[in-house]
Amino acid sequence: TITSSIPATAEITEEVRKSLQSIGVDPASLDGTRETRSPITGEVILRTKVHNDEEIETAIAQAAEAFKTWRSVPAPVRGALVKRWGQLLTEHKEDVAALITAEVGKTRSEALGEVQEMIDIADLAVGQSRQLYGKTMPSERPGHRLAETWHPLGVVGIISAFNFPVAVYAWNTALALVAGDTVVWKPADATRLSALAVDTLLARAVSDVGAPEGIHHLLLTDRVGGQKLVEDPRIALVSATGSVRMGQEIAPLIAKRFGRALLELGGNNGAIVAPSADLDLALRGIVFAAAGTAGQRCTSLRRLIVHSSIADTLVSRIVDAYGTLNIGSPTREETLVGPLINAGSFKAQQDALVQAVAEGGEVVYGGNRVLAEDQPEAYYVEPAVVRMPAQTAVVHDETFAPILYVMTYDTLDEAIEIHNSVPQGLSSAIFTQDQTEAERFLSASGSDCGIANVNIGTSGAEIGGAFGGEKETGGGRESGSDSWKAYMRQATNTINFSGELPLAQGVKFL
Ligand code: UN1
Repeated sequence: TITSSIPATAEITEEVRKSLQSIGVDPASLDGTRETRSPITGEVILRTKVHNDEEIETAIAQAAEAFKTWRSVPAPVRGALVKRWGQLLTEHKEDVAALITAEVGKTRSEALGEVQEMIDIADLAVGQSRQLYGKTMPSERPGHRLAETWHPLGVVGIISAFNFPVAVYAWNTALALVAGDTVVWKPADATRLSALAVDTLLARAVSDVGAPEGIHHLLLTDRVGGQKLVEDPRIALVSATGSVRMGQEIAPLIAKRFGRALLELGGNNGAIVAPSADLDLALRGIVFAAAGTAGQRCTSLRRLIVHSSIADTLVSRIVDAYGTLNIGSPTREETLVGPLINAGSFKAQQDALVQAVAEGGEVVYGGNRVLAEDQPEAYYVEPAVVRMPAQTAVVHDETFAPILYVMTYDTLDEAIEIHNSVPQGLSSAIFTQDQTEAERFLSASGSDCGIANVNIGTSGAEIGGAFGGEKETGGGRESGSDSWKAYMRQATNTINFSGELPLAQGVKFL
């Protein structure tokens, strides 16, 4: 169902201005030349200023200087800053969500969910600030203690993507700040307004708790700023979210200077649907993961590997469900599928569909642009379902748009083989009621992804677990579990209280 009532650009701008003002964003930041467009109409909503090379240099220098103070502030006191930030995000949840909707085109519910993700990671980081545990190991020598200590690492450079413009940044920032690091952030070009908003709230938290001002910096730049973070030896860790191509460009540059890299790159997430699956549940999981956020999550479901005995039934149910999804302005309550971010995404979707058909695929639903007459600058598309004869070349690529490729299998071994034979390894799922199948999927010979789920889709992870993936996804882990260790350095300590000097391994000297 297509909802043609799209707000005028002036209305979107008005709401954005209100949110920015309520958050207290410095109007000087909005006095610039860099355009921000809303994908809702594709038109310019506001302009932001651009930082020049000198300002970028100053930001990095200040972050490096502030680190020298911040690293010695007790971790639970650092936690108090993140706690305050979480409170401010809670107070301004609606404002930040409105900006995400305007800049990314996410539905209000998903935009609110993104802000909730920031609040959740702030909570987790506050708790973590009292749990930066090191182990103690038994020493082989009498009167000796062997232990480890986790210390702050340095300046963390964050490069984030448009699709989760503030949550993924917050996963990094909340943990980095409690770890005693300082941060310099280069947000995606499309999402500078929400970046300004959450950075302004962090500045307020810094001032409320009396933390050093220089511990966080926002770079309103294009590639130059990102490049600087990648190459500058003062940036101890570069945490970057984006395409595989971006990862391939930056990883060697970071490695060359022995910097640390935390990469969250492409996903090409698959789900296996076994004959025993609860199809009502599977259907909801599949449709949210494949069509939700207009297929623009790293975790979006792109490949469905269905047992041949249920494939026709499931595909026809998916097609029926797709037919009920409201496509239109994300500002409207009933909308479930908003616009694509820009013309490039639309072209990528169209090109992939053409290639899929050339490779023997059949588009069984969607793929058409809608609302084009009303909104010539905006790109609303029907999410597509494509039946493929096999996992052909196009299915090996991540296309950042809503296309669900459907393949069939006969044995679980075959399904897992198909599942694992793409170059990416972020998220995965199996729908089954058969425990042995579920356990096999989760085992060492099952899914090769960083995230493997049972009876739930590939997207929409909670922040409590580690988030990230293998192979071309880049190998990094962010968010929960022990991801905090990526933001700290480990020191091993041997303490001798024996009054003698026995050497390890029984070595005799002097
Ligand atoms: C992303 O798309 O980069 O699991 C992050 C999810 C969200 C995070 C996605 N919690 O879908």
